[in-house]
Amino acid sequence: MKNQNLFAALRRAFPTDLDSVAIETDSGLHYSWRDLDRATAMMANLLLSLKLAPGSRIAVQVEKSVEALMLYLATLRAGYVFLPLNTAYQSAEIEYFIGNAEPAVVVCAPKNFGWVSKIAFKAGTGCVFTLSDDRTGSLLERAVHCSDQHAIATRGADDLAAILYTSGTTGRSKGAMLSHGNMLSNALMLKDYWGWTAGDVLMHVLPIFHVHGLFVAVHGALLNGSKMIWLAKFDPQQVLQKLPGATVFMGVPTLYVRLLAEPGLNREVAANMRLFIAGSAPLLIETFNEWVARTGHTILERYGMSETVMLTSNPYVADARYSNQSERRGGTVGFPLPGVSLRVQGEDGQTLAAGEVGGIQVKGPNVFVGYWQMPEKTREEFTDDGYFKTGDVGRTDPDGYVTIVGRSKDLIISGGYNVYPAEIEGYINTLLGVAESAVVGVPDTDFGEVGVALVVPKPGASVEPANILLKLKTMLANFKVPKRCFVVAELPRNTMGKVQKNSLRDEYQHVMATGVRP
Ligand code: MLC
Ligand code: AMP
Repeated sequence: MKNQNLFAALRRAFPTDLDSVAIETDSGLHYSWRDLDRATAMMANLLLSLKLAPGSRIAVQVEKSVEALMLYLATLRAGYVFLPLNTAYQSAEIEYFIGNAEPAVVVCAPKNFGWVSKIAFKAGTGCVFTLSDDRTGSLLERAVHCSDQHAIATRGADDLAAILYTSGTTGRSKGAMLSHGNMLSNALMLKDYWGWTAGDVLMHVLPIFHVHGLFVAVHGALLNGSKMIWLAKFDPQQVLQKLPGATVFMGVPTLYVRLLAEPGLNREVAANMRLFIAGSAPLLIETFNEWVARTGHTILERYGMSETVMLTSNPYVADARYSNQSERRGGTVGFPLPGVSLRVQGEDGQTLAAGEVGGIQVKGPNVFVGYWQMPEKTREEFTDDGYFKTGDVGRTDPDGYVTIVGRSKDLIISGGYNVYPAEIEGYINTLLGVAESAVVGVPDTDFGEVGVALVVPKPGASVEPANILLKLKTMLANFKVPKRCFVVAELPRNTMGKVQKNSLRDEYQHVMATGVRP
């Protein structure tokens, strides 16, 4: 049987001319396809030399770099399981992930080696390497002594390729297990659906520790043998400067909002572009319309999740196999992708008709294997007939377009990052003088949505909002820290005693917009 290792498929798509440029970085470096092949072979051989058990996790928290991308590819190549971690995570968060996933290898930034290695060795990790974004670190020092010849490990479609941690509405984060088959089937289908073509060049600006930047963008380019223009960090002016050399761009809505704020964004600068893709958070219709007016391009919005990779997409062109519609409709996330079965369910478990709003459920070869060591949680999130409950609320219109109207999960999506209020409230409630708290999301022009914390002090205690935020900054990834904090006498509750978050959201949306508290 053919090797189902995702890397094998990516490697087969490398162009014949291995000396042509695969990646061009913002610091002026050029990596050829041969460089990618040799370096991933050397890193894979380094991992093999460690004699890790099959299925070992390789946990990685490093700044974005081409070498970090190579480490991901090398992990696939050697047949181990990649576990990327957001660079913003602090020690308590890292301690949880490492304790839960029990990685055999941890790779961290040199500046974090002290505290990360302490956590890792305590959790039983055998080996901690460092990798910096300037091509230094013990990982590369060791890999350079390894052979650049490596036979790609044989893996089946169901074998694990990656674990992505996604926070839970209650309790701790869950590791979504994705198989080689989940990712390869999605990537192959998107290559066709989004019309990847010879000569495409991807502008890569997203972080490489989430589905969007690591899987959708990277797999898309590599599977097409396409060059990437690689920015270490999103910088709107740099994007505009390099846009004439690119044909495909992928971003979360905040990136489009920030690009629209640049006077230099116009039709000329975008003239070479074939496709702008947005996702990970709702794209406002104003952004969608303004983008058409300024660039002449219609953004293609799609919808996905860590647990499922890509689920729906607006059309690239009309395809009669799925729909005759070629229009990209703002405010919608398009059609279920080929192979994805999507339905909208009502509260009583019945499938709803077009136009009716309910819970979005999905099934397909892209849907994950389950949550790492959480069989109970996995069971809870699937229906008896095998559909995954996304936690998103939406509807399908008579033409088949899917619109997301809300979420049943208590989740804030800020600049494309997920923030779970329950997690933040848990931290706030441990602070001195705090009786209880609620965190809600309110609209924000830049990040789409941001968190606001409402804190009830214990009787007689005095609590300073600024101190709460400062304390949170020392405990949590910075993007999770609410942008504002208010001290309140009590939280509104319904007759069941449940905090009424909708009313808090309405109230503090108004407060944030006007600065006036009722
Ligand atoms: C940064 N900050 C954020 C934030 N990013 N706050 C809330 N939400 C965010 N997303 C904080 C910083 O910590 C800092 O706080 C302050 O805001 C200003 O930072 P900045 O310099 O403006 O931030 P920047 O570094 O420019 O980052 C913004 C960003 C980044 C939009 C470029 O957030 C980003 O890359 N987002 C993309 C996330 C992503 O890839 N999502 C895909 C998930 S996959 P302070 O107080 O420290 O100064 C997925 C599935 C799917 O969802 O469908 O794709
Ligand atoms: P994550 O767990 O980080 O993968 O985030 C997945 C969630 O992001 C989904 O469940 C949706 O709530 C949200 N999401 C992704 N794409 C879109 C989109 N185009 N519009 C609205 N929400 C989106």
